[in-house]
Amino acid sequence: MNTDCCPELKLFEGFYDAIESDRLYQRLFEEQDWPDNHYSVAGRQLTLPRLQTWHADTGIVYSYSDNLLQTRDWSPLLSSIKTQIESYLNYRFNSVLVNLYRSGEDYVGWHSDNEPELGEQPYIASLTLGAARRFALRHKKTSEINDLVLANGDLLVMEPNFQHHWQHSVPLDNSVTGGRINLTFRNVIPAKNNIQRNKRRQD
Ligand SMILES: O=C(O)CCC(=O)C(=O)O
Ligand SMILES: [Mn+2]
Repeated sequence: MNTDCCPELKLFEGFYDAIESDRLYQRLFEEQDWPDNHYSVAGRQLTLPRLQTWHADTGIVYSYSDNLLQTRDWSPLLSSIKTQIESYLNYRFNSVLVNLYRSGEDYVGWHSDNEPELGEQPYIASLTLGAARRFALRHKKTSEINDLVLANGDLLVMEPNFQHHWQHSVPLDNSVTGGRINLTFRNVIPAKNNIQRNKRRQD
C-alpha cells in the first residue's frame, strides 16, 4: 500500500501473518471486557461509534469524556504483543488504546493523536487485526486527502511529524461486514499526565 504522501508513515504489511492475526483477533475479541460505549458530556448522552479499552503502566492516566476510558492493566496477551512490537521497532511504549470496530458501521472521525499527554513528538505504532479498513489522511493546511488500506496483521508507524501535518480517520464503510481490532501503542509522558486534563475527540 502506498505511503508516498507521508514520509512520516511507515507501513509494515503482514507484521503478523494471516493465521497469527486471526488468532490474535479472536483471543482479544473474547478476552477484552468491552465496556459500554455510551457516555455523557455536559449532561448530553453520546455514543462512541466503536468499543474501546485503554491499558497502561501503573501511574499512567489518560482521562477524557467523563472517564469513558478507565485505565486497565496489561493482560498477558496485550503485553506479549507490545513486547514483540517494541523489539521490532526498538522503542518502548507504556500504553495502548484498543479499538473494536464491530462492523463497517463503526468508525473513528477526523483527528490527530496530539493530546498533551503524548508530548510534542508522539511516536505511535498501530496494529490492525481483522477486517481491512480504509485509513484516510487529510492534510491540515492543504486539505489534501490520501488513504491507505490497513489489512489484517499490518503494523503502521506514525512518526512524530505525522500528527503535526495530518489528521486521520477510519471512515464508516457499509460494505465491510467483519470486525476489526486496532491497537495503538503510545507513550504517555507521566510528568504532564496529571496536570493537563485532556479533551479528546468524541467520535
Ligand atoms: O483504527 C485505526 O486504525 C485508528 C485508530 C485511531 O486513530 C485512534 O484510536 O486514535
Ligand atoms: Mn488516532
